[in-house]
Amino acid sequence: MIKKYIYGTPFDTEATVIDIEKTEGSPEYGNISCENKFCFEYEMSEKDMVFGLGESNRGINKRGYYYISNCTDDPQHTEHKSSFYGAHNFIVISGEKNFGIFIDYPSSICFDIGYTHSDKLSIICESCDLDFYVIYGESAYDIVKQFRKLIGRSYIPPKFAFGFAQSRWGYKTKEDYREVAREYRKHHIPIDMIYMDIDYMEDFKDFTFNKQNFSDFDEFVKEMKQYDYRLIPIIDAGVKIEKGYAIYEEGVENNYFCKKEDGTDFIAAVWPGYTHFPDVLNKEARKWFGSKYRILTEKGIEGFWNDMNEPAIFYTPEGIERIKNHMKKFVEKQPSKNDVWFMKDEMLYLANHSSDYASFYHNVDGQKIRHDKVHNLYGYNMTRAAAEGLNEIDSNRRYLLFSRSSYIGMHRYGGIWTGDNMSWWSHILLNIKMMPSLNMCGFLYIGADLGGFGGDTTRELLLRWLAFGIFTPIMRNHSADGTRRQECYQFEKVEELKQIIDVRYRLIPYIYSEYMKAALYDDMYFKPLAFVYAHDDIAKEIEDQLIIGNEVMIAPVYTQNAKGRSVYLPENMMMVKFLGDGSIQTEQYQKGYHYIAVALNEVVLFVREGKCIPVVDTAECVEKIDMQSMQLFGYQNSEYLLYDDDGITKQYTINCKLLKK
Ligand code: MIG
Repeated sequence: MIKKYIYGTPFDTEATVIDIEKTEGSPEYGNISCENKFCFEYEMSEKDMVFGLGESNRGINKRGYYYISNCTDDPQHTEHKSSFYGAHNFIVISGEKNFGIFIDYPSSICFDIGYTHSDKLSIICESCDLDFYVIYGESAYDIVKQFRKLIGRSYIPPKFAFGFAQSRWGYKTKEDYREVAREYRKHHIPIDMIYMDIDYMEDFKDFTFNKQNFSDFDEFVKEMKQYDYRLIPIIDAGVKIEKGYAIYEEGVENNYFCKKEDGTDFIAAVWPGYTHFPDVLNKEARKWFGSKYRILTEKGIEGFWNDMNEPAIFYTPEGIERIKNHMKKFVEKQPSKNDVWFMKDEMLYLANHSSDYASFYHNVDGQKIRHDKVHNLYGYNMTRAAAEGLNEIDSNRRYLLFSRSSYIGMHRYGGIWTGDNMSWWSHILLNIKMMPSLNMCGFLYIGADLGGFGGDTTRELLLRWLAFGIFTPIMRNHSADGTRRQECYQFEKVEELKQIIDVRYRLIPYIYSEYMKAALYDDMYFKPLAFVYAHDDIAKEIEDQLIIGNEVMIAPVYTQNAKGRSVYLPENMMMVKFLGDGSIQTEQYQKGYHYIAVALNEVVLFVREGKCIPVVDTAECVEKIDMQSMQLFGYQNSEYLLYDDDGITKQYTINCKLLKK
C-alpha cells in the first residue's frame, strides 16, 4: 500500500508513473513539521535497519551517518563525503515496523540516519514543497518491489551492452583505438566495446569530431565493427560558446540555454572553456538537444555515455571576479594566516560553487525556475533528452545509454556508472555495497570504473575488481589520463586477466536472463542478503556478499594479498569455481562459515540450494556466444527458467525456456 502526502506546491519531477490520490492528514509513523523547512522525524527502534539511497556512501544499512542528496562532481569518494553524483531519495526502514519513504523533491535533502542522535532518523529539506510517499509492506523487499512499480520499468540496454568494455581518458587518435582493439583480440580477451572519451571531439564540442583524427568518423566506426567492436562516445553537458558552431548558434537563437536573472545566457567553464548549458528542463530545448544524438547514430554509433551533467562547473566569470577582488585585497596588505587560508579555500571552492547554481534559471512551461531549486534533475533530463531523441530515430530499437548524474525517474531512460572512483581496495567494497542500493531505486544498468579511475592500479587490484565486475551489468575498465595504463594487456601473465573475463562471457546468458527478469518484473538484480534471509541475524549484517538474481550468491575478494576469504552461507549451497584452465569445479557446502580459497585467476560463485544456473563456452564477443554449448551447474533435478530475446528490439516477447538438470 502506498500513500501520498502533498506539501506546498511540489515541482513535477516525473519520477513516478502511477497517479496516487492524495491522503489527507499526516503519515502514521513519525512527525512532520513544515515551518520554513520540511522536517520528518522518526524514532528508530534498536533493531531497525535502513536501506536505500542508491548512489551514496558507506554501507548497505545506511544507519549511523548522514547523506545529502545533492548531485555533485566530486572525484574524491572518501568515507566522510555525503554527496555523490546522484540523488536517490528513497529509503526503507525495516525492523520493528516496515515502511518506505520516497521524497520527491528535486533540491538538496539531508538524510540524518542516526548521525546526530543515534536513534533518530530526520529528513530535512530547505523548502516545504514536495510529495511525500509512504510505502507499507511486510518486508523491506516487498516495499522495494511496490516502490519500483510506482516509478516504472527500468531501462533495458541492448544485449551487446553486457559485454566487456575498455575505456580510458586519453585515447586520441585512431591508432590509440586500433591498438586497444588489436591487443584484446591478439590475447583472445573477450570484449565488445571501446569507449571514446572527450578527445574524439573537436575542441570538446558536443556532436563534432576531431578534424585531424576523425575526419571520416563513419569509416572508422565501420572499421571497428568489422572486428566486432562498438564505439561508445561521451557527450558532455556544456555546449561550447563559439561563433559558427551550429549547436551553439541554434541554442542561442531559440533560447534553448539556461539563463541568468537578466535574461542573458548563463556562462560556465567546463572542458571546452566557456559554455552554455542546454535547458533540458524545457521541453523544446530537451527535444532539440536530444535530436542531436542522431548526428552520431547516422555514423553508426549505437550507444552513449553522458558526462558532467550534475552539471559540473569548473568556474564562472562571476567566480573569477570574486576571486580577483579578494586577490586585490590580498596583495595590498600583509596577509595574516587566516587570509592565506581564506584565499586557498576560495581557489579550491571555485568549482561547483553554490552561488553559481543559484544564479541561473530554467524555463519550465513558461515559468522561470531557479536552478538550485531543481538542481538534482539536470542529469536526469539530459539523459532523458538523449533517450527521447534516440527513440525518435527508431522507437523499436534499444540503444546503450548511461549517465553520471541522475535522479529517480532517470532509471527509465538509462543506466549510470558511479563516476570517478580511485584504484583503492576500499572502492571495490564501496562498489559492492552500492549495487543493491541502486537497484532499490530502479537503477539496474550499473557499474563502476573497474581497476579504479584515479590513481595507479595494480595487477592484483584489477584482477580482483574484474572478478567482481563480471557480475555488474556494466563491465567497463576505465581510467584517468595520466594514471598507470590499465588495459588488461598491460600486465604480465595476460592470460590470467583473460581467464577472468572469459567467465563473464560464460555467464552472459544467465546475467542477461536475470537482468531482464528484474527489469520486466520490477525486481532487483542485486539483493542484499538481508532481503533474502530476513530472519537470519548473521546474514542480515553481511554487506560484502550479494545475491544475484534468484540463484546465485557472490562473495568477492577485496583485500590485497588475500588468497581467498571467509564466506557465510545462509543455507546449504553449491560452490561453483571457474578455474584458470577453463574447467569448473563444484562442491556442496553446509550452511555456516567457510574459508574459500580463490586464486587471482579464478571466479567463485555459490548456487542456492535446489537451484542451477546456465553456463556456456566463452566467446570473443556477445554475438558469438554459442547457446548450444549451454550446460547447467547446480543441484540435481533443479530447474532454471531462461529468458532470452533478440537483444536489440523492444519486443520483449517473453521467450522463456525451462531447463532441467
Ligand atoms: O572532469 O571526460 O567521470 O569518466 O573520463 C573530468 C573525462 C571529466 C569525468 C568522468 C570520467 C571522464 C572524464 N570526465
